[in-house]
Amino acid sequence: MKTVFSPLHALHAGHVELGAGVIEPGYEVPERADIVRAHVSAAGLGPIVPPTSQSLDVARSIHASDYVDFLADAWNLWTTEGYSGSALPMVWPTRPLRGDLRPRAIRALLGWYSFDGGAPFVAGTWDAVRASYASALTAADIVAHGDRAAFSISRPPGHHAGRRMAGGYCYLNNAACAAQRLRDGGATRVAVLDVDFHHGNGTQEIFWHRGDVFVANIHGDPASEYPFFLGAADEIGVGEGEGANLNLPLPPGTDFTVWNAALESACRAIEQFRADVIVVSLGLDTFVGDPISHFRLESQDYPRVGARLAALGRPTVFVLEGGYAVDALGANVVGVLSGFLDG
Ligand code: Q9C
Ligand code: ZN
Repeated sequence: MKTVFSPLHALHAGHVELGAGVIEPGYEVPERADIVRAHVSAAGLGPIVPPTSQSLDVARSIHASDYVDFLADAWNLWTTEGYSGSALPMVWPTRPLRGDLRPRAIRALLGWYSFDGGAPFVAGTWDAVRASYASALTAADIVAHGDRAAFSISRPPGHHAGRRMAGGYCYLNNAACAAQRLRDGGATRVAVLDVDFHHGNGTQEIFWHRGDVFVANIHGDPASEYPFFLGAADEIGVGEGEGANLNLPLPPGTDFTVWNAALESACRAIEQFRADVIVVSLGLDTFVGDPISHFRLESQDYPRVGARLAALGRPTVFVLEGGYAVDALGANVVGVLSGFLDG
């Protein structure tokens, strides 16, 4: 299996985020991608290749074009207005404030284009975001050209990014863009399976009205877990998309036995959908040692996850999402991928 990696991810570094009662160093650190790369290399899973050059066309079809422009300009606007540090929003146009009053000030634009304080900008953020996106599209292209699977070490992650909002460490929705790329390349039906601890609210929003992309999520119950305001079991899609969204929320403390039963349900739904190709939003923050998440999967469980995905018998694009127990992240990713290759 080829792995796509760009060193440009490291330009997104040194940011802070809003925690509970504190502003703290970001959990989404460059060491994450580096340790994943090192473990993929040491495990000999296959060649590690750079992303190919990718235009923003797919990003502009998945996201609002003005949002993509904003991501590209945000740091420049922030410094032009005289600010430094991490560019973070401080006001959001939530109900009952006006949602039609697009501001000019960068402090307010950051809120216009986000849903939380979890997607800060520093000088290198946009370059890293572009590389993360290009890596996901490259992995999709590798699979479209006939490989059984490919893995994108996308950093920053993407699944919380909606059509016109950043949040939860995410800017461009890499997995959604990969799914769109596969559709554009001739796949009729694509399934996105999101196994990150957190509900992939952005991916759900993006494909909510579409019947050609099935989205399945296994995640912490939004009653108590981030992103709180999406991810309930009654969200099934609308219009053409009705029935093409599956949410499997699970309580904090869930272990592999229960989680694996949800994976089985998601896989059966994907089989029924008859997807031509699968995109896995591969978050490893289901791990028991994750510092911000509350499931109890162990390292030995991840190869079984990979083997079940292999049993779907479809070409598969793996896109890295979350996972913040940095020391264990590389081994856990390799666990999934080697389980897939052996499966
Ligand atoms: N300050 C992904 O896993 N809440 N995003 C963090 C600590 C945001 C997770 C709270 C979690 C976002 C891709
Ligand atoms: Zn997550």
